[in-house]
Amino acid sequence: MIRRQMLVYAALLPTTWTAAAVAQDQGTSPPAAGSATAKPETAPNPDAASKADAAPKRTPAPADAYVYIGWPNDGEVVHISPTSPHIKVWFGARNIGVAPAGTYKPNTGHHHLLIDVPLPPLDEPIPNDKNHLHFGLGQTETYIDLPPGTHTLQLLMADGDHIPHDPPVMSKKITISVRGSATAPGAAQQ
Ligand SMILES: [Cu+2]
Repeated sequence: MIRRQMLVYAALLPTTWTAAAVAQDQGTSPPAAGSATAKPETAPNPDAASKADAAPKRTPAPADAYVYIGWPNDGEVVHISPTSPHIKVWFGARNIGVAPAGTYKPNTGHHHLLIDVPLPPLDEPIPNDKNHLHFGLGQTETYIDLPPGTHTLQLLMADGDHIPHDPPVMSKKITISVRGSATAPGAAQQ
């Protein structure tokens, strides 16, 4: 209850406010039973900062945050052709904001699309390669190219440093079937 109010409060702060300070304040708040010291206006103190440094760096996520792949659907048969070789994928997020990489505002993150891979380690930055696509500008849709066959897609959100939240905010892993060909039979040039 208190935490939720503080998250809302933090979300209303100007972006020039250091989100890290807010997070540290939350992370080190004692489970104060009616404590008179739990004042929202309290400035971060050096003791709190040093304790936070020693703690894991995972950014907290609200328990009701989730992401989902809006398209394609799980089990979808997706057709590609020389005139339509790309596969559109769009991402949905609820109860968590989408913000560019490098943003440290509480309750935000950016999308990552995992293609044909299991979840990466959740306590370090998500790899950046053709199987782990980062949408660090805050994009919520993309077009991907996949060869014909069966493929899996999964969304995983991460914080400003590309590290998944705690608990991780991720979609169900879906399976799609790509059919057709992006290149015309016998196409020699262009
Ligand atoms: Cu990223």
